Amino acid sequence: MTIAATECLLRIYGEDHELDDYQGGVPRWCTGCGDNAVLAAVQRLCRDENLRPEKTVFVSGIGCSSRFPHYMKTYGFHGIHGRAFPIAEGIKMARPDLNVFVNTGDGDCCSIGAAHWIHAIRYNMNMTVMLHDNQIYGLTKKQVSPTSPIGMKSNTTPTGSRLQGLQPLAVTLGVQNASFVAQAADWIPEALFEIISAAFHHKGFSFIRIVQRCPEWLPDLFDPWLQDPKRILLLTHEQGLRVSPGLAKIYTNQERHDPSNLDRARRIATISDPLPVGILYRNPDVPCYEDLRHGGQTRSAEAIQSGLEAEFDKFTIWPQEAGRKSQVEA
Ligand SMILES: Cc1ncc(C[n+]2csc(CCOP(=O)(O)OP(=O)(O)O)c2C)c(N)n1
Ligand code: SF4
Ligand SMILES: [Mg+2]
Repeated sequence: MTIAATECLLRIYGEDHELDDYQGGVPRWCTGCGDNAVLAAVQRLCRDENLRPEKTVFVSGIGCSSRFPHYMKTYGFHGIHGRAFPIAEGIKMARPDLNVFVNTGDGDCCSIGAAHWIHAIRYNMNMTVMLHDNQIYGLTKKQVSPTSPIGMKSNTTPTGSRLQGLQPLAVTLGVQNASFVAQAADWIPEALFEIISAAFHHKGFSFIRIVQRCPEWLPDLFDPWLQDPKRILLLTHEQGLRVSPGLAKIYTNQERHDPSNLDRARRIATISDPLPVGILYRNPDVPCYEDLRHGGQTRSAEAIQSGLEAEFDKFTIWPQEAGRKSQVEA
């Protein structure tokens, strides 16, 4: 029995997806790398939200963490170093109907990509951004990054870095139009998942700094926070992170923080010990640039096709023109 193409498509759209519908290539990250935990949380989110893979795109720059799109069975764009944001913005601008995710490292986002990061916050386009912050350049084998703590020894700072680490949350909250800012840690999977889920549901530029372990180059860096749950400050609120009784029992150091309180969010953003985990700031009223530009309307398939054809036509040499050209040349 043959099935009409439209019926076939309708079946795909109506389908319930399983976890393996989102599992792409086998991750090449090191054993114990925190990026694996982020991938697991994101694949679970896609499954729970039943995101259509053909309507979902992961964009990254360059780095270990930026290999993320290869491991998702969705659309993906493994971009160029520091340029994940403009690529994602272009995609969102042309196709506001797509679910857009960005995975970027601390070098990718806060060093070479810093200018794009600042403007992406200001544009507040609807996308979910995960900053995998392992405080080191992992892929290129242990160079100091902007978020490395002072005194950290690396291949480019053999006697220890001389500068205080940049605070990605404080920077983001300092930019006009910041609309969602959160912090997670790769070793607290429940909070990681809840925070990514809240970010996904926020309409706007949702920025999550994920404190991420790099056991290859900095095996002990986060041990004090891993080994003592009191060094985690869980931010709780009805409008913020939903905390299960099990999680609350382990992480008893808690602060009730209203994510609409920008002043307090900015103060929390500068705290590194205890490490705050939760939603620092959320403002659903900041407009998204794509809505300001074209009212959130998706261009129709016909409009896209005729635009492409007009563009191709500019470079087309029609047979009669080619004939005329060769006559002139002769
Ligand atoms: C223009 C350019 N400059 C430098 C590099 C080399 N490079 C590749 S990845 C990287 C740093 C990656 O660090 P990070 O973003 O923290 O990612 P991680 O590997 O730690 O996940 C650098 C400097 C490059 N690929 N392109
Ligand atoms: S080098 Fe570090 S960041 Fe890169 S895959 Fe290995 S553990 Fe992860
Ligand atoms: Mg890094």
